[in-house]
Amino acid sequence: MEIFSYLWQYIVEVFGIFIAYVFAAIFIFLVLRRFYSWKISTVLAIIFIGASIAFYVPNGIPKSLEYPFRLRTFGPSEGPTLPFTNIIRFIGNFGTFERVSNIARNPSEIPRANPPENRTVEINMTAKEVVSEMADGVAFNYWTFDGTVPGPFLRVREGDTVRLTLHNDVTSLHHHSIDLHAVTGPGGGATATTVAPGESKTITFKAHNPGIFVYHCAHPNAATHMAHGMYGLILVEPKGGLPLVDKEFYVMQGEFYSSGALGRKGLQLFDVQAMLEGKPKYVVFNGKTGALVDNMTARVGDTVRLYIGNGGVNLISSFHVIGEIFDRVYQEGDLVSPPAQSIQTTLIPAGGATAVEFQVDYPGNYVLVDHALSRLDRGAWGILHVEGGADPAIFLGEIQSGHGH
Ligand SMILES: [Cu+2]
Repeated sequence: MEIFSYLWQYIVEVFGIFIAYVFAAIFIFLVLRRFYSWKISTVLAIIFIGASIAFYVPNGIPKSLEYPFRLRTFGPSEGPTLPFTNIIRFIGNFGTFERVSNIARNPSEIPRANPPENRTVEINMTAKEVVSEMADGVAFNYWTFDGTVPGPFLRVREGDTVRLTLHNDVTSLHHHSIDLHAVTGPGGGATATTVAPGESKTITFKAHNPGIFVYHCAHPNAATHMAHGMYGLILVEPKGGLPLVDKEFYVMQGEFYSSGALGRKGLQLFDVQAMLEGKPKYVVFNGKTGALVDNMTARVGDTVRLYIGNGGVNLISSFHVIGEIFDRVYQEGDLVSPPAQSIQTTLIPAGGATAVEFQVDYPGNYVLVDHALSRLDRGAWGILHVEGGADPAIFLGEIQSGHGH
């Protein structure tokens, strides 16, 4: 069965240790009984069971079965463990999740600017849990806004009133919510948008502050929801607007924590421990490896603006474009101060965003990276293709194709 082979790793990882432990105990018991006596074997079995209990006692006996076992955390709300009931519900509902062929948000999907009229803007979003591929054959259970990672690029104008409705798809297993960093108000909207599967809620907020802001799901455990892909950007354009550019792209970095090794195929189980330690298996732009390989192009002479967000949930991005210098950087998404100029690498904090602008002067491939370069091998790169005439006064050299060493 296809579903079974897909879920095999999941089942083995969750229940495997339990099963192995129990069967090893039975096996040892049978061997002892065969070679010694009933009496000795029974006494040893009781000691074994007693020791097993003693092993759990210092941490308290778990009140509900959870994975990983015995994890104690100290957040303000629900910890990141997966109750077994959720895992069983997940396996039982596996057929109802939508299979998304490409989880990546198209980087060109950016709405046009609103006129500065203090309008009321209606936004509708749907929280949806889907299954899609991180890499060839490597499947993840993504939790999303509108079925992609990142969620839609929201664009409003300073002074606008925003009426945002969050719907939670009926196939979801979890509650979700939205915290927009552009909101002034409790939880950034999260406390008023917590929606059960099938439910909808609406908030209204005034876009007071211009800037580039992250939005994300904040339902407990918030880090877990973000590490499944629930984030995006909302641009609040200043009243006077942003300078016109030729190309705009929407890129968001994020981390994914699988218990399977990097590249391990099959459906990946979420690794809570790795998330707590901040050691992701995948660090990617727009939700998956290779999401930005063939969908960003510009022509020589164009001014390009990248809106870059960092969904985290742990890492800081050292954002750089190989072979370019940022003419302007709106550091930390600040659209009020004059932008910084002539910058090589800019920091994007977890839960932060920035915009960079540069004119492309020479044709070729320009690679977007997190300059913590080992993350390239975890997927954190994309390509801006620049077409047009080559001016030898700007650059001269023989360009080798392919990935030479
Ligand atoms: Cu959520």
